[in-house]
Amino acid sequence: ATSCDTVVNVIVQPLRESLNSLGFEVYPLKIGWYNAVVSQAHQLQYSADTLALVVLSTPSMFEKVFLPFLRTGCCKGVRDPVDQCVAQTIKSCVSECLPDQSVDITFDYEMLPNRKPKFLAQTAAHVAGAARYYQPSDIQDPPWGNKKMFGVCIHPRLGGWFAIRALLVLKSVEVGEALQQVAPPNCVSSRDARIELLERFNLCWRDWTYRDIIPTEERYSPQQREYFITPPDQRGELLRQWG
Ligand code: GSH
Repeated sequence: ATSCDTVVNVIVQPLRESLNSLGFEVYPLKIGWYNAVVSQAHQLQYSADTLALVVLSTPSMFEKVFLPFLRTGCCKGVRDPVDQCVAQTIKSCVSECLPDQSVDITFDYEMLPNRKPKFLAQTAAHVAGAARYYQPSDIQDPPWGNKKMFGVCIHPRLGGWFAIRALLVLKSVEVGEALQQVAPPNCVSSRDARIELLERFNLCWRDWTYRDIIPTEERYSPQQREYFITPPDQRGELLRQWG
């Protein structure tokens, strides 16, 4: 196993280092792990052994990359500054660190013509071992009965203070048996805590307390909270206030 782990690390390490320094995290997975758990409609059209990477933003991305991006002023009149900034950053790291690879990059906000997301970000993070996806179906006899509840990913060190940003597929890299799947840490383990998590996420999403369901190493700064809590169409005004 180690020889191919090494191959993965050799390929991935430069990209990981450069994205880590900008407040992102990178986790490898095989396409087969993802396809094994999603429906027919969400299958990704690559062979099962194809190497993919899921990219998360951590709290420091905001200060390290997004505020400097705003200061360049090139986001004036841009509709989606966060998405643009993240996309630009990831693309430039990929072309710098994987210059000889053919990489398909899909961002979390990209939709198919039928308006379904191009990939299920929480599932990708889960199968990569990055953050555990807690779903209502994990809970027996839930107190909310048949009410539709959404699942949410919790990261072992960041709780809910992160966002899944992209899936990178290294089209010509097949990793076979050697990349071993690791389960995401089960950091919200009791039935009661899982119920609490899903209730916070679904019923009082806007207070963000679900993000603190476990103690975390980092969380969003007051400025970052203010930015993300402001509806996107009012952020322009906020930026003018910030000067
Ligand atoms: N599309 C807008 C933009 O690009 O500026 C809005 C982007 C946005 O606010 N995205 C949210 C986000 O990044 C949803 S993923 N939130 C951080 C978080 O929820 O942790």
